[in-house]
Amino acid sequence: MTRRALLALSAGGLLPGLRGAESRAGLIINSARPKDYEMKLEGFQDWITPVENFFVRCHHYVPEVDLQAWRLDIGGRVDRPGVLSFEQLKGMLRTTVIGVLECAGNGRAFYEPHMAGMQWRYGGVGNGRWTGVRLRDVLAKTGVLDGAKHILFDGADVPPGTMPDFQRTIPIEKAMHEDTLLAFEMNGKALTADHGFPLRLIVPGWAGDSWVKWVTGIKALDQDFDGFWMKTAYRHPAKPVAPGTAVPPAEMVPVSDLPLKSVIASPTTDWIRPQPVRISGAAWANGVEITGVEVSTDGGSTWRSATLGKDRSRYAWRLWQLDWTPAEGKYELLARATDAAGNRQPLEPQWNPSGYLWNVARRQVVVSKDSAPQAAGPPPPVDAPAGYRTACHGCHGDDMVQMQKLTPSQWDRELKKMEGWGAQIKAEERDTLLKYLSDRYKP
Ligand SMILES: Nc1nc2c(c(=O)[nH]1)N[C@H]1C(S)=C(S)[C@@H](COP(=O)(O)O)O[C@H]1N2
Ligand SMILES: [Mo]
Repeated sequence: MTRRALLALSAGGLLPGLRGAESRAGLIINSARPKDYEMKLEGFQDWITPVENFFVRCHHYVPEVDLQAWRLDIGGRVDRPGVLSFEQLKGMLRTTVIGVLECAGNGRAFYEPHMAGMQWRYGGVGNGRWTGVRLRDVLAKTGVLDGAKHILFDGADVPPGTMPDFQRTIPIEKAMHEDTLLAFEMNGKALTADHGFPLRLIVPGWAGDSWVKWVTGIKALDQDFDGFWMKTAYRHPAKPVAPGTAVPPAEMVPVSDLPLKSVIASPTTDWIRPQPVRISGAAWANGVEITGVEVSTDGGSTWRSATLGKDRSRYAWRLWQLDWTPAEGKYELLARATDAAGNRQPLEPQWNPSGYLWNVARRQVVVSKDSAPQAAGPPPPVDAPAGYRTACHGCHGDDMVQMQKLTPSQWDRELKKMEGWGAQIKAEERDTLLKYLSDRYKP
């Protein structure tokens, strides 16, 4: 396509919109600081997600690790605490696991009522080929004392202010599982800095919050770890709750397994032409084989079976597709996957206070000869009151603020949380700031 034709197309509104964000090598920049990049819907066409399309989720910043100085510290409830060099790790028996890495918050943007946090849509997920050593082989070198219940991981990223360090535990049974790895390679190459160079944890079948990056320390514990990222964050209700319910902490459990899920990735836009189109996507679960994907184009009245892709592996996603020739009109597309354990993907979301583990595949699509109307993005903070910049910019950019859709009381709670983490908000500026945020970035 010529440059002129491209300009004409984009002026006519035919190019898919990017939610106000720029795109970097196949990714949507949800937030530049901290780095949170989302895979585009096109990414679901690849069985193995190339590194340049792989989503990035960082709570703080990306640490630069010097391999010469790097050591893996192993301690706590072990027989022989010690350190391992990168050379020593690379000399051990290697294993490769192909598996889905998905952020627990992927799909959060779709929950109603909305909640604070990174507004992931579809692409907080990728399928990678992870190579490294079994965690249990590493732990065998130091020995683990009887009674050790959890293994704690710490990475080289150190948070700003009084924000809690990203430290996470996994139970000893999962740590000793033969598919749980400490990986140094992704898709056959050394891990990139964004994805945890030089070493990260691979917890196949579990959500991404357990896949600790830039690992420098491992500790065996004989009790639950009470750091913020285990005790408060990454928890969801043990039993289903009604949307909007405030759930007492005692009724919350840690997020672990990924739920059975499929994503409708093609069509990639919600406004398409009346001509043949391939409906396609990917489906995955927590290490159980995907046995089928059914698709409905009429809101669930009738269903057809999609064709599954030939590539498969226990923890990987399975691609699927179905051809469709729509007439002009409005359609509700649905997909539901089934797995070998007899589960079927739900048609309704299970709301939870932090918006984790969204697993519904539902898309509204307009088929029309006319071109799509342009959607307006959230207002930029050009007229922000005094205090906005000092309060918010210490840890994140405007993009992160602009994607929130919160009620005044939810904004108040966010401000309190951020103040607890060291945000500088002057008492006399707080009301103005709260009103400004609530007026602009609301449900
Ligand atoms: N040390 C460290 N590890 C981390 C994180 C982090 O902020 N710091 N983010 C976690 C989260 S929430 C997710 S979803 C995955 C994302 O991995 P990726 O950036 O390689 O896609 O890394 C996890 N590991
Ligand atoms: Mo995540």
